[in-house]
Amino acid sequence: MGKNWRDFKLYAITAANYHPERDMLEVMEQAILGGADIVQLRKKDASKEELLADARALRALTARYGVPLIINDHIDIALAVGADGAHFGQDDLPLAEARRILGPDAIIGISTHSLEQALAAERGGADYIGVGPVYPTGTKPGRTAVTTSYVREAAAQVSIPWVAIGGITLGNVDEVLAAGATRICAVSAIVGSEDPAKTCRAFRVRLDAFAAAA
Ligand code: TZP
Ligand code: MG
Repeated sequence: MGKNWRDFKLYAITAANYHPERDMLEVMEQAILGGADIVQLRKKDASKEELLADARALRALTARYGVPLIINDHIDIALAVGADGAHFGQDDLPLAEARRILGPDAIIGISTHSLEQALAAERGGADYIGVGPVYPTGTKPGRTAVTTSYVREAAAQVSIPWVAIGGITLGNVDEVLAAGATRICAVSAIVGSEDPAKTCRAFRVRLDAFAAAA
């Protein structure tokens, strides 16, 4: 990793279903070139073999750019490829077990959907949390949107790094930033866009504008 990972602003997550014609590595490289400064491999319903191949390839790519690589759910894959960390949902491997397996230096992220969950993750030793889904999203269907009111609560009360996620686009990112987010994660808006590098640059312009005004 290059700079301090905690300084990340724009989190990109894989979702090959949004770019059926394009290669995942190429899309993620474009995202990194546009300013994504942390990357997660997330692939539901994939075989271990497939995950391992993707994780190895993404490890090589992210290492080349000095960008941290986080693996969603699969702690064995994270360990196998030497990822920088892993990300878990509320119903996945408990944080304490993940920490025991991955060790003190791994970056462990937890998805949270309420301030209560955020504070529990913080107490449990999470390195960062996801705050969302802020808006309804097809990437995680069936989960109730937490709205910008949870973003406001996180801004006021969460001390570890936190990232707003879920349904965030260039059309609504200002609202999320105005609610106090300083880090943004977008899946479909980045990897499903015509030009992921351009989209990431546009997100960074908005992030920088709000940071400058703060
Ligand atoms: N966790 C909370 S919302 C979400 C995840 C993985 C999906 C975000 O995807 P999108 O396409 O940016 O709404
Ligand atoms: Mg999960």
